[in-house]
Amino acid sequence: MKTTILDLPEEELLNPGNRACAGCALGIAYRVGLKALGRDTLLVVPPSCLTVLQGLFPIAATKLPSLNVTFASTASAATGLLAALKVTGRTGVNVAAWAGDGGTSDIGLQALSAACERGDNFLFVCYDNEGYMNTGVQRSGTTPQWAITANTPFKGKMQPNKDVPAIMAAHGIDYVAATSAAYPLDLYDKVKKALSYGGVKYIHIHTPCPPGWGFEPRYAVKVGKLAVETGLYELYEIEKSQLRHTGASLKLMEKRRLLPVKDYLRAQSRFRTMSDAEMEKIQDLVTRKWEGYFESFDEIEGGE
Ligand SMILES: Cc1ncc(C[n+]2csc(CCOP(=O)(O)OP(=O)(O)O)c2C)c(N)n1
Ligand code: SF4
Repeated sequence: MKTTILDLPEEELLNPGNRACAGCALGIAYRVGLKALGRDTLLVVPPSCLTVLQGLFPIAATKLPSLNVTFASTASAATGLLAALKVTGRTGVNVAAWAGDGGTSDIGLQALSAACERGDNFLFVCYDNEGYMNTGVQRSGTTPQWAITANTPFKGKMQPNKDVPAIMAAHGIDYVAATSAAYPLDLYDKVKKALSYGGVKYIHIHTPCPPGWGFEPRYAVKVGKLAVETGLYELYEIEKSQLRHTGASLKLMEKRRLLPVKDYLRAQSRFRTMSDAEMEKIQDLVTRKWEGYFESFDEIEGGE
């Protein structure tokens, strides 16, 4: 049975009030993600908006112990914590690294890849606000094509974004998932499921950022939902190599209806230089991809 909002643990591991910007979707993702992880968790966090959101001991926003580490060493620090738990004989403690997309897709990728290959037992979460936001909105490996950032100021980024969950799945790890801060129950269920597996588990969280993407703080959830309902961002999990869409993305298969990608792109000023024709090109790519999904979905449904 799916988790409902009433099933979520009441205990808050993220204190109310923190230093993130108004409307930051990371606050939602972190609050719900920590509920799924539970009290017996050690966190590892590289430099990012999350270090700002958390603040510093003794006035940190989280109630869990959190190790602030250098960018490149996030996954290695998680491995080190596992070793420390082992030598001190402690069991039943989750180790969870939470990094931004810069700290995951670019700077932290090498250590993360090595930990996957070794089979170290921790959860790695990438909250993807699609840029180096903490330092003033620079492009990262996951910034989408056309997005205006501080270092792609004219026509936006020229390259498409890296598909980090696919890179992680290529390591053959047991659990990879893509979720969104706009769908907290989908996120909660995926963190819970990830914890049932050994080795590195990877969860990618689409995390709308009002100042970085250019929309009003009150629209963070709306923008996150538009990304999914237009088919641009997908909710899915790859469990022991089996890919399965979940939640709102699965519903799109059933309804066979996507919202126009323009609804998402025009809601954010970072795409302000895109012409209608450029948006149409994106629309064609998304439509073609989803037609393929609809066909396979029909085959599976028809075959059952
Ligand atoms: C080695 C190193 N280079 C650069 C920085 C400066 N820095 C701090 S936070 C940050 C941005 C991180 O971006 P991301 O990982 O995407 O997380 P976000 O800020 O978007 O939450 C940068 C570049 C640093 N702390 N260490
Ligand atoms: S810059 Fe974006 S991700 Fe960072 S705290 Fe502000 S809203 Fe959140």
